[in-house]
Amino acid sequence: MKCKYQEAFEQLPQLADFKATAHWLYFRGWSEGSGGNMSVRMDMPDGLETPDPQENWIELPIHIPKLAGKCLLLTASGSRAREIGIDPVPSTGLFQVSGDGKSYIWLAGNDKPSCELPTHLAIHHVLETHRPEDKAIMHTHPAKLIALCHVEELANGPAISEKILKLQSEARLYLPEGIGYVPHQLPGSLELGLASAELVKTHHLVMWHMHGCLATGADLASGFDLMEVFEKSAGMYWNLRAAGIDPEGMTDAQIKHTLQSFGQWDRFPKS
Ligand code: 2HA
Ligand code: ZN
Repeated sequence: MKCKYQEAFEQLPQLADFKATAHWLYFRGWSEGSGGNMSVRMDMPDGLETPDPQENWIELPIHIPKLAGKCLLLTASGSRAREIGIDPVPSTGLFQVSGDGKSYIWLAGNDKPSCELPTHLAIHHVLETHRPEDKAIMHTHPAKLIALCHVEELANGPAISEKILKLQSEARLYLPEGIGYVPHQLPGSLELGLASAELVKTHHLVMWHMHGCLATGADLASGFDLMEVFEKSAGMYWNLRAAGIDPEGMTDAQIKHTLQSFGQWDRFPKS
């Protein structure tokens, strides 16, 4: 749908981040069909205005007062990474949260948001408080990560973090807190959103059981970096398993030495 703000919308600098990240999501094979979604939180862009109260505000299933008046640039329902990577304009939309944090409204671009809109908003609400520098969320379906969910003993946060992040000496440096893990929830459900939001308080990366992975970052490219680090170690895990090796990885002492040397030890969870 075209709107009076279309020209200003097409100038949003954040669209370049959507384009580049979607391009690589597709070429990595992490986003099949319309799988995955991305969003970036921002203030109201220049040239746009908050719609009147009698306009088409849509009630939210959650209360997100910390996001009052904020805008969200979000991929559209059914949008494909392989198309966003060529032109993000038709496949992204801009939405604003109301002043009381109880509803949202479409402002510009595509008016049909991803089914994960409640998840993205729940997580942005947590980020605004706990990690305000993280403005971006990306969710996608990397096969080597989803395959880890099929190993019963790895299907939880502490176990998957311990096993996979020991396989390469910088992996734990990028992800000192480890990986969060949400057990089975329906795609697009509020339960998935709320469980993810809780884990995002202390994790930059969250696995969704048998579904995919979610990353936060200052921008989409930074979230992508973290997922790439995790996926690389997961790839090594599968290569070693295929060679008949169940890898031990680095020792606890080596992990501690590495994190301490780079000033990251305080981020490592101590049980
Ligand atoms: O199809 O990935 O989780 C989009 C999704 C929903
Ligand atoms: Zn998904």
